[in-house]
Amino acid sequence: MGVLKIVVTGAFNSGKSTFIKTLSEVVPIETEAKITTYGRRLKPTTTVALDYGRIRVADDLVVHLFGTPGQRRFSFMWRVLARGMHGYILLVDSADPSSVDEARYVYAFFRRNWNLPHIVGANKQDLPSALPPEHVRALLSVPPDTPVVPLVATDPHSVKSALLTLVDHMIEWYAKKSEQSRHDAVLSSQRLL
Ligand SMILES: Nc1nc2c(ncn2[C@@H]2O[C@H](COP(=O)(O)OP(=O)(O)O)[C@@H](O)[C@H]2O)c(=O)[nH]1
Ligand SMILES: [Mg+2]
Repeated sequence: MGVLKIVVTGAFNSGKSTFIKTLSEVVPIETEAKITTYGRRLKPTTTVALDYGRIRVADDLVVHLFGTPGQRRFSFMWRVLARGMHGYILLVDSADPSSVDEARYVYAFFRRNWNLPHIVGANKQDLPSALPPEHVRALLSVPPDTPVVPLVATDPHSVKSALLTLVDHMIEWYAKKSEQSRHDAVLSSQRLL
């Protein structure tokens, strides 16, 4: 039985808790608290520690999902949740250009700390003002080999398809990596001869 740990990250209000709630086959664990500060006008509560959900994506593969709190003052939790992760998805609120700076900050933090396979979810594509995924890619300077997928976190088909894209991307990434380390091992043994 394979087990993957995937972290769902992104700015405040990008849809992380919704994504996990829509995907999870078990009752998701949420740690919502009432917002008393500036974000109050966007939504009444925010995730303070984590969201947790679980889904079986194949007979022999279970995915554990951990959602991060979006606000920077809880960012000490990002490292805690990221420990041992195999990959992550960064969610972006495509309909809120004012959240792009914060999304960039979170993305830079993750890329600086972990060289791991990931995808970007251009969320809230059901809203008329949503920027298309390729626009989100450009705004966040996402590398060409990293998928940016259109996403509606409230739609079970959409979240499942995003998760499968991430899992496929991870499998390919790890296969390439082990190929590379085999290659490096051969090179260094030749150097020893
Ligand atoms: N229209 C629309 N609203 C969404 C979507 N995903 C999340 N939301 C809403 O956006 C708000 C923030 O979502 P939430 O999951 O709490 O964001 P988080 O702060 O990243 O955990 C909530 O009101 C959600 O109902 C989506 O795909 N489309
Ligand atoms: Mg949340």
